[in-house]
Amino acid sequence: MNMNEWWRRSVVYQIYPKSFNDTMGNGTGDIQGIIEKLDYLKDLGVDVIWLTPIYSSPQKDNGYDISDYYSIHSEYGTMDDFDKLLEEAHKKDLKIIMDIVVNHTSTEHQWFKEAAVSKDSPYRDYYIWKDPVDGEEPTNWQSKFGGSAWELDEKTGQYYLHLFDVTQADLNWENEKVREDVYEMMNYWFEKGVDGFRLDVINLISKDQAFPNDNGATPHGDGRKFYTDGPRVHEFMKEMNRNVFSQYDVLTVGEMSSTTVDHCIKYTRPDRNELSMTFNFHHLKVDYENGEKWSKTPFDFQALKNILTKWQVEMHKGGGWNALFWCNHDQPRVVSRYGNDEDYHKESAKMLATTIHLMQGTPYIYQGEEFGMTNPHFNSIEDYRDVETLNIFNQLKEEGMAEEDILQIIQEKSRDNSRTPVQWDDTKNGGFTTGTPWIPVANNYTEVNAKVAQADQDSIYYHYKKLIQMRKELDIVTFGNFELLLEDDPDLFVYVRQYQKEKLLVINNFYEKEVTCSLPSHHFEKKCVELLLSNYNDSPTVEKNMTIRPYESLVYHLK
Ligand code: TEU
Repeated sequence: MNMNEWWRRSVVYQIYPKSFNDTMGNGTGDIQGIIEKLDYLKDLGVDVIWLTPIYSSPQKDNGYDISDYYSIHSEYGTMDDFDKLLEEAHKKDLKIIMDIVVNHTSTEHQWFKEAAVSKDSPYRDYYIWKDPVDGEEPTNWQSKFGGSAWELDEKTGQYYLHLFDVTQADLNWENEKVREDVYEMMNYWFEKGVDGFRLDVINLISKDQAFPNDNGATPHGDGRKFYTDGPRVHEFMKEMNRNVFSQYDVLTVGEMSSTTVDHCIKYTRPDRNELSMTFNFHHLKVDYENGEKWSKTPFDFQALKNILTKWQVEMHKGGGWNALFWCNHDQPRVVSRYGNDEDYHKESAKMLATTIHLMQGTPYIYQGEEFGMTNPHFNSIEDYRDVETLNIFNQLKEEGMAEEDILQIIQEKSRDNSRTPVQWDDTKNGGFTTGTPWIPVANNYTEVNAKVAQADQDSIYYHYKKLIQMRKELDIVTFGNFELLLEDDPDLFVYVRQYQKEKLLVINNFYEKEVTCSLPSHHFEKKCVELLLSNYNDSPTVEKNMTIRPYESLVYHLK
């Protein structure tokens, strides 16, 4: 098996352009703003930049509702700006990957507009249309943003499927013409010179053609099982690979909703020719109560360890490859979620970074994570913008929940937690814009910002830099296998990576209390033991019984 592809050693930085850096003063980030920060990213040491969608879009879902795959959303700039970005990035040896959304398009896309004209439009079959059943929706499937996944088109009397917002109509992948058009579009971007794709909800593209009702209990009575990792999905991925990816040397990462390890091994095992790697979200559902995202409950640490371990061990064994991450534009900030964004802001942010970066896979850093951006803790619904958040607010209100209670849940779970503007410095709006930002800036920007972090050698930013550097210097970080130690310890996440004759011992305390770490002696009796990284200034040497301080994180290299 070829383990030398460049993307196995890379670190990816995710940019959400809308909130990254505004150079036009209209309150929305733009492509010029990204160009302006390329040196910052180069200095951090990342290799690849992932841009969330920048194509023309009505922005109902911040660009995941694309109306034209071949043009740039005007608030972000022009195609010339994009070409310039690509050129400047490449000059600095930074790669760019695009976010490709092909499970659905905006209902403003030309294909949908034509499809909606009449039942015999040549584009009708680009989408999924069904007749009503007993005057109602064709199935009981639920949209991921709330309500039915079917919308009635009054004019033609049929429903179309939308797994997300009502303006995001699902494409019909059974239609060969759809697939051909999609591959052509993908090739257009690769011909331009982009270095890879992040493929949005790509494991949802193949639907069970019987379109059955889902009679399972909630939250599984929502139809998911009839389109998640669906019947023809691997066939489609192979076809996509043959027609597109195989022609270039690129990184492809699939965003996999509610998937399984077995499927992810299939998507990413090199000899199957599908994708380079996959994102899965199981480790980010350990703070859901009974599977319900919109709940407020402490995270289940034991489940977190078990899930991450399972994915480490089984993907390694099966020859698959993980994308590693805590944060993205759909998730709350990890330091506010699994860390402590008050008294142990620095310590816990560094500890979390170490935990995920030293696993096997390709790590992703989400803008602002590298200097510890937190949830904004907004206290009014007026401050939120996200379609999913606003839908759930209305839904829970209708169900009778008090507004303060809903707000408390939203403060922890809303996707807007990660979408507030990047805090560059302590000037107005955190240096993000001279205008009015499209969403408020978190009010801790005077203390938590990139400039302060870069001026402090002990900051979270320099910790990320060291982690990125370690991956470049030590093969074991890329290739080593993974073993969990102290499995049942209620506070510590301890693991060992092993490669040839070397070991990395990684000890992390996920809580605010001091605890004892008792390790079996063969894990530290080595000729050479070096402390590679820690988050306290006076770290101890490794020994059988160690006292681990609040949120302490220690990495030892044993040779
Ligand atoms: O997200 C897919 C997805 O299912 C989730 O992460 C979703 O946002 C979450 O479960 C809601 O609770 C992708 C994009 O990352 C997201 O921003 C888009 O809204 C979505 O697809 C539709 O394109």
